[in-house]
Amino acid sequence: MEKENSRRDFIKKSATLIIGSLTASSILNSAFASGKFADSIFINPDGGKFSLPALPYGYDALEPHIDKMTMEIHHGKHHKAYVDNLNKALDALGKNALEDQSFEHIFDKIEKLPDAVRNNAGGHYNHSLFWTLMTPKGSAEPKGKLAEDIKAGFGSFEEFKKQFSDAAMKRFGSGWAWLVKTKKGKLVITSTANQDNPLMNSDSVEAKGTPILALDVWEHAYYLKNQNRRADYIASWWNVVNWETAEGLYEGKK
Ligand code: MN3
Repeated sequence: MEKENSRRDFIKKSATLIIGSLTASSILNSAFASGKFADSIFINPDGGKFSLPALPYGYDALEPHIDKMTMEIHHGKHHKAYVDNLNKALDALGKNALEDQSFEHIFDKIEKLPDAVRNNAGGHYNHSLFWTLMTPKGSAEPKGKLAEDIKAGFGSFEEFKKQFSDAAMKRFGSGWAWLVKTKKGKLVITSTANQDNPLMNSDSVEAKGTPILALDVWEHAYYLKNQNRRADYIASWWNVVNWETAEGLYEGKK
C-alpha cells in the first residue's frame, strides 16, 4: 500500500515537472512554429515574467524582401527591449496591481496603466504577432473565407492591398497598420500610433477588434535596407505575408 502511494506520488511529481518545464516561452514558440496564435497562450504562467519568443524561421529567411540584419536587430534588440521593459514596468507596479497579467486584461485596463506598461506590452504583443504573420513560404493571396470577405468588403484583393498600403504610408511617425475584425465581424483597415493596437480599450484606438494582419511601420523595421523609403518596404512585405496565419486568426482557430 505504502509502495503504491509513493509510486503514485512519483508519477504525480514527474507530471508536475513536465508541465512545469513547458514554460510560457516554449508554449509560445510551439504555437508560433505551428502558425497558430491563440489569445490564451499569452496568459503569463512563467513566474510572472514575459519572455522573448524565438522567431519561427531564421533571421535570413525573409531575404531578399526583409534583410537579415534588420531581422536580427528588430527581434533580438527591439523586441527584446520591449519584453525586458515590460517585466520591469510590471515589477514597478507591484505584485497585486493587476488581477492577472494576460494581454487581454492589460489591454482592457490600458488607460489606467502607466505609459511604460502601455508601450512595452503593446510592443511585445505586436511584435510577437508580427513575426507569425510573415513567412519565407508566403502565398500571394489569402484563401477561403478571408479571401471571400476581403473581396466583399473592399471590392477586390488589389483594392484591399492598396488601401492597406495607404494606411501604412499615412501613419505619421511610428506605428502599425492593421486589418481588424470588429466585434460585429466586419473587416476594417486601420492604423495605430506607437505600440498601440486594436485590442486596447482606449479612445485613441480608432477601430477596435481582433487583429488579422499587422504591419510594423516604425523606421527600425526598414531603415537599414530601405532608409526613408517606407513605400519600398511595404511593397517588399507583401511578398512574405503569412496568409495561413491571417486566415487562422480570422476564423478564430485556436
Ligand atoms: Mn518594430
